Amino acid sequence: MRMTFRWFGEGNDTVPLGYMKQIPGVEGIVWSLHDVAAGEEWPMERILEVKAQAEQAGLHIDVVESVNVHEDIKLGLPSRDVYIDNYKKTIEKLGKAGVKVICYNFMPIFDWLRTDLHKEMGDGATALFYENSRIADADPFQLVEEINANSALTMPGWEPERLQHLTKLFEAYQGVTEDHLWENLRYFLQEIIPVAAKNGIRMAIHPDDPPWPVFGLPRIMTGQENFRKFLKLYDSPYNGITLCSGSLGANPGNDIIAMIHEFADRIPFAHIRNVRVFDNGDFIETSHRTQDGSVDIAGIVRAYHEIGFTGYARPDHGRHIWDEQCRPGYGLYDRALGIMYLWGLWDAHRDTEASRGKKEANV
Ligand code: DNO
Ligand code: MN
Repeated sequence: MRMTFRWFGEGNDTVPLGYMKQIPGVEGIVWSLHDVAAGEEWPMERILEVKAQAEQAGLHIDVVESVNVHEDIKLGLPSRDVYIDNYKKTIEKLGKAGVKVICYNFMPIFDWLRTDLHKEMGDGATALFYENSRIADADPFQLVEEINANSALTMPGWEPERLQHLTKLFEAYQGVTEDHLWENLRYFLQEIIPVAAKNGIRMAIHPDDPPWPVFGLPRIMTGQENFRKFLKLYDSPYNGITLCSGSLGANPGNDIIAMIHEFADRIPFAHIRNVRVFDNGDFIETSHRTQDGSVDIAGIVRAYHEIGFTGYARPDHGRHIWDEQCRPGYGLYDRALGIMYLWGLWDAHRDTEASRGKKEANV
């Protein structure tokens, strides 16, 4: 397991790169060019700039999250070919810069969705929260405004520039079904996976978050069966998954441990975090500790250990604790605690193996 930490870029993150390096075992950043719009080709000098910044702090840039997919690709519009072409050029450039994994998602319009970015947890901490009934009856336009008004920094995929086109986007998705989305995803994979393979980059799709349709928009990356179908759409080690335990864990029907075993060789990137799911379908992002949420983090780390996981991992989101002022979900403290919990679980298995006289796991 190779530990990484998400970085939103110079001036766009409250956590200095040097602090990330001080977290035990963190070897690289997970990064993106957040100001480059989906569909645009990434400029090489900007890629190299991030590489230099990271390397200066002793960190690598092996994992990119995300190169966002233009809506026209998800919609299957004729204009998609231009954007796919740009995507390929970006893959080539990232390959030249030494990138090994690209995370992306295929969610219509929205990226991850929450109704409250600072839900009080009762102990002074706050966390990202999803209130089912508020989404079920919500007017998405009003909700987006409310959520963004309550936050100094917006969630990725929720940038105001992007959301001002919301009406048009909703119109474009009228009549777009899950089948259309599958077909458009297949087309995209057929175009980009050969380019990724040639450049030594493993593509890793992120599950939909939450893993069910929202605002009447279809969502397909939701669980084990669909991931099986996805991996068959293009059967190659370069077509893989970002297995996000928090996103998938919002649906208690998802057996994440079974997915780790079934998809073992197709998981280049793991997001490991916990959520507490309530009976009414609400969920809140908790600490990583198994007992604090509904996701069996200890079992998940054991499963990764059992498959001999050598891919990249990150703690994904964290709570906001110790009065930290940070981007929602992306503070230093709770994510660093999460990492130490993950290492604790991981190393406990290594020690068990060692005491059984087995060879030390390759970490
Ligand atoms: C949620 C997060 C997401 C993720 C993007 C990937 O679990 O990890 O923000 O970064 O959806 O494209
Ligand atoms: Mn995730």
